[in-house]
This record gives sequence, structure tokens and C-alpha cells, in this order.
Amino acid sequence: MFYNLLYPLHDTFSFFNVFRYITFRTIYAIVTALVISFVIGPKITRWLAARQMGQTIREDGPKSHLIKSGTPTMGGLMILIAIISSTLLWADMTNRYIWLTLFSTAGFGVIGYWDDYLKCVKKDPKGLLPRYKFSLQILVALITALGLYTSPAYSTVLSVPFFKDLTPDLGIFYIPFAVLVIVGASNAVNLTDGLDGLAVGPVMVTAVAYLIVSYVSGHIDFSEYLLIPYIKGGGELAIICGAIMGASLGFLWFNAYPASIFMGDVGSLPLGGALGTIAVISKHELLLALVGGIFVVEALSVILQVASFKSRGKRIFLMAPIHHHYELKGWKEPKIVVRFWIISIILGLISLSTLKLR
Ligand code: 57M
Repeated sequence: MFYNLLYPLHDTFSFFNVFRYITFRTIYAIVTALVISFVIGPKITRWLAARQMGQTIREDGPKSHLIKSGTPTMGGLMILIAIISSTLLWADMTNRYIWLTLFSTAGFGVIGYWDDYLKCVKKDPKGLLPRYKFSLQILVALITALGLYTSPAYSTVLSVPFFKDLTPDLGIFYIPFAVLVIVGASNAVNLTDGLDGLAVGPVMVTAVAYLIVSYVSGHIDFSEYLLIPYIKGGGELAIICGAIMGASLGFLWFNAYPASIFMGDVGSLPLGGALGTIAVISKHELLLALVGGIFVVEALSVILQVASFKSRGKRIFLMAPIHHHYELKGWKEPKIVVRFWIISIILGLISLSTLKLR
């Protein structure tokens, strides 16, 4: 909004020229989202606690979680407010990619809110039934993918990390592929969100990696130099990545062990959905599996556990998702979380190296 309102005045006030720069607006998007999270965090926590919108802990999980019973949940509201407000303030509001990402983020937010509302307010332990939840996720992702597919000059060619000459064109099949990436990312972040700070750390690493990827993909010279697809207008996504990073950092302040608030599905579903959407728009879809390797491993651990139990009647892990396995092996919660963050940072660095290693 500042860009649209203030940059046109740069002929009269040369200072407003600075609003042209994505780097400048990204830095302030990070700061704005962080400040919003800090300011509204305590208020939202008190408001949720007063309404007893707290977490019910499952009896069959690791026993160390029972003391977390009643921790206010739905802290994702804070993350959503911070991301959306900061993006509206700092991004170019005529950019179609920004609106598509905001749509997908808000859409997944509504689904998550509905689920949390049923669980925490209506005290219905099942929440939104999986078949409705999944259908709504597919609907939001499909609208996003169609919006993208019909964007002028949008390409359906995939870029494969490490292989610059491998560029398969998916054509119309790009639409189901994009839906798969967006819905998969949303659910994988949701599964990861089971220990204090566990999901939000890798979310920040992924947001920073895509901040850089979208900035260089949206810059004609950098994209030519790095031999990556040039996405006209894609650089603006750096601003929403900055907002995700700032909002998540602010949330971590309250979610750090021992957490005073959980994000709930209203946080995990939109964070994953937003990252999936950004990966698709910036044409670095497959890179998400590498930079978000922690989310992939968490989701895979559940798939393998269920498959093994159904086919052989035996478990591979003591409990899935995999963070529960380490808890049951006796690792303390902060140790698991920090080690998963370290792995995530390493994966983030390897992912960024693929921009050059081709
Ligand atoms: C999200 N939700 C957390 C919190 C958070 C198919 C199956 C594998 C599904 C999976 C599942 O339900 N996953 C969805 C996991 C829950 O956190 C809430 O949910 C939100 C995210 N959606 O924001 O509101 C609990 O996680 C803990 N937590 C923290 N700190 C945080 O910052 O400690 C969350 C955030 C919270 C809190 O204890 O209550 C969750 O884990 O439920 N199901 C499972 O993960 C279950 N696994 C399982 O059944 N495994 C089986 C099979 C099916 C694979 C097996 O291994 O044999 C476990 N989850 C729990 N207990 N809680 C099992 C037992």
C-alpha cells in the first residue's frame, strides 16, 4: 500500500524513491510483522485463556505433554494478522502473485480456524471431519492454481534442483501438481507442529530461503546469471516471505519452550499453504521438498508408520510423527526441537546452493 500511495510522489519528494526497492520494503515487512506479533501476542494469549480456548492433550501421547493441558491455542491468529497486515502495508497491491498468496494463506486460515473453533470452543474432539477439511484444502489450492495458470506469461515448466537442462513441461497437469504441492505443504507443517517451537523454526528457514529465491527469480539480471526462470513481478513475493519470517519470529517468542501459546490449525495450515503457494509461483516447487526436508520427514514418518502397521502389524517408530519417537526414546523436548532446527538450517543452506550448483 505504501508503494502504491507514496512511490508515485517521488518526483516531488525524492525520498519516496526508496519505496521502489523490494529490499527496503522487505526489511520493513519483517519488522512490521515482528512488531505486530509482539504487540498483539500477550493480548491474544490473555483473550484466548479467558475464554478457555486451551488445548486438550491426548492421553495416548507422550506423558510429558499432559502438563501442557489448557495451554491457549489458536495463536495462529496472531501470525495471520501480522502476515496479512504487513503484506498489505509493504507489497505492491497491483501484483497478482501477492493477491494469490494472500488468498491461499487466508483460505487455509479459515479452514484451520473452523477446525480449532470446533475443537476448542465447541469442545468437539474430532474437529472438522478429515474429509471436509481435505476437500476444502483442495478447493483453496485449486482456485490458487487456476489463478496462477491463467496469469499472463505463466509457465508450466518445472525447474529441477541441480539439473539446469531438465525442464519438463507439465502443461495442464501443472494444475493438479500445484494443488499437491500446496495441500501437501499445508498438511506437512500441521503434522510437524507437535512440540514447542518445532514447526515455526523450519517455517522461518523456508521463508528466508524463498525470500532469496523469489527476489533473484524476479530480477531479470540475477535470473539470467543464475540460469533460473525469470518471473516478472515475482520479486514482490520476497515481501510476503519477509512478513512470514517476522510474524513467525514474533510468535516464537511466546511459543518457545515452555510454550505459553500454541498456534493451532489456524496457524499451521496457512503457514504451510503460504509456503507451498510461494514455491509454486517462484517456480522452485521441488526445492520445497529439500528446504522443508523436516516437514517431508515428519509426513513420511506417518505414512511409513501407518503403511507398516497395516501391512505387517508392526510399527517402525515408537510413535509417529517422528518427533514423538525421539520423545519416547527419552530425548528432552528442547533438544529435539533445536536439533531439528539445526538440520533445517543445513537444508536451507544446501537449497540455496542449488541456485548456483546446476
Ligand atoms: C497435529 N497436533 C498435535 C496444537 C498445534 C494421522 C496422525 C499421525 C495425525 C496426527 C495429528 O493429529 N496431527 C495433527 C498434531 C497437538 O498440537 C495441536 O495441534 C496444532 C497443530 N495442528 O498448534 O494446537 C499437540 O502437540 C503438542 N504441541 C506442543 N507444542 C506446540 O507448540 O507441545 C503442539 C504445538 C498438543 C501438544 O501436546 O496437544 C498432536 O500431536 O496431537 N496424530 C498424532 O500426531 C498422534 N500420532 C499417532 O497417533 N501415531 C500413530 C499412527 C496414527 C501414525 C502411531 O505412531 O502409531 C500423536 N499425537 C498425540 N498423542 N498428541 C499420538 C498421541
